[in-house]
Amino acid sequence: AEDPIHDAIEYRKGAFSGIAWNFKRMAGMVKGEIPFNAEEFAKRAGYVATLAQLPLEGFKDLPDSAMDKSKTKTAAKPEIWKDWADFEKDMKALEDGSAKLAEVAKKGDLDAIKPVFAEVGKTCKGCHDEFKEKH
Ligand code: ASC
Repeated sequence: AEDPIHDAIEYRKGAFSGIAWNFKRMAGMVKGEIPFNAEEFAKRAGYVATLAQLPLEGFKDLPDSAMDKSKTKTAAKPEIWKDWADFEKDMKALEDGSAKLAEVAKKGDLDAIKPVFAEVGKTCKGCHDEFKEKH
């Protein structure tokens, strides 16, 4: 049966999973755990910049998809909808930051990539600290 809340949760989680998959592999290169491959890095940064535009739609106007109301597994705190403007600003920061990362990644210079990558990582963490339940 159709369940708009379940579908929205799956949609935003799918987008975040795609972001995490690529972000982790970029992080490995930034940390030197994986050899830096400029072409691969730029490809992944582009994926993240695209995927970062998706999740907000899966939250919008769906306060019942918070973890305490939803039947589907989600880590989304009710604060998202209480502080919607803040959450929207955080998601916009992810969009803008990952767009900037995709741009700098095209140059293939790891030293130029590093500070921009760190900035995006901080954006991930900042939003999680405020709006994502820890398991
Ligand atoms: C990841 C991941 C996150 C972010 C965050 C960055 O690889 O899954 O949620 O990086 O830890 O601070």
